[in-house]
Amino acid sequence: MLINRKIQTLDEFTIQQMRDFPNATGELSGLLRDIGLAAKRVHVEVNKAGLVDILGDAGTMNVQGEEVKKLDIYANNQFMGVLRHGVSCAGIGSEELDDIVVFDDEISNKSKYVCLFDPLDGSSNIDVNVSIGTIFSVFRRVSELGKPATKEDFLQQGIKQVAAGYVIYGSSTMLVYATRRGVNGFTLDQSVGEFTLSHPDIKCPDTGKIYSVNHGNFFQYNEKVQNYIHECQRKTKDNGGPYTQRYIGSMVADVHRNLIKGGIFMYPGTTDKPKGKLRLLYECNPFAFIVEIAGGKATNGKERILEVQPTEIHQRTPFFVGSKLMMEQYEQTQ
Ligand code: AHM
Repeated sequence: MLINRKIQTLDEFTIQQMRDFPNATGELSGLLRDIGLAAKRVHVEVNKAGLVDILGDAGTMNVQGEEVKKLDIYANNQFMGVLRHGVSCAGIGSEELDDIVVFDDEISNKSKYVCLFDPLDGSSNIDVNVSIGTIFSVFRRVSELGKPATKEDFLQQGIKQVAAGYVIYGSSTMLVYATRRGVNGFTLDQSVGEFTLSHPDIKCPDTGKIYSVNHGNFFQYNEKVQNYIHECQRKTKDNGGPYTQRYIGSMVADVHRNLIKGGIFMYPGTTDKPKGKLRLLYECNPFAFIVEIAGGKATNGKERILEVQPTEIHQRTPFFVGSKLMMEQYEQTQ
């Protein structure tokens, strides 16, 4: 069969985008290529997770007191490794590490960017064969080039992100990333080991039929959130309801689905955990950036996520993200 379509790889795409900026140094394309490489390595391990002794708990807790799975450690090391050995990244922050890691060497100190990531989000789903993902966020340094990166480089408002993205290890493996120019998705073609452009210029539908929330926590949510959830379950003449409830428990998969189909994802604060569970820097900022660039909205229930000034790298926040009109409907009930 003749396939009359130009296939564009992730590398070709980022290089082509760079050509539109005469002063571009290629560092961001290099960084995205490094992330793509680590993602492919993680993809391979995720896919053979049932066959090798890489599943199961590593027997340690991460800095937030959560159980660390072996694949978390593997993924963390892959992303940290490629970024350390690349030429575009001056340091990283990872959900799995206590503190930022500054790559204090001659090449890295000249690099423009720092990167924050959650190497394997939804890790409690690994050993039950459910989609998991990697989330990343890229900032231009505010510290002096030529010197080691500093904590201030990482504690920037989400609005300053230069790029953000995620990799979903699902029925296929996809890398989706956003810059101010748009959101594009690349599916891993396993036959050649390349991410190829499959979802150009992703736009989040203005509205949808899906709401995603952990219903088990319902009685721990405040009354306003409970009321909104009831709204989602009602059919009125203008709300398009009742909505369908979909909750995988892997944020990458939940938000990816809602981004493509339209919907709202919520992880509110609870009475036990008023700030919720999700991390501002590793999970919420990148998704807020991606969804906003795609036309949607993201808040912490009170203010726009991208305007929150972080004070510490592991801070948590309530999170509401999704289709523009559904988010506005949510805001009206608050
Ligand atoms: P993790 O860091 O242990 O992987 O947890 C993050 C995940 C998110 O992907 C998901 O949205 C959330 O935890 C689900 O939490 P819960 O099971 O409390 O609903």
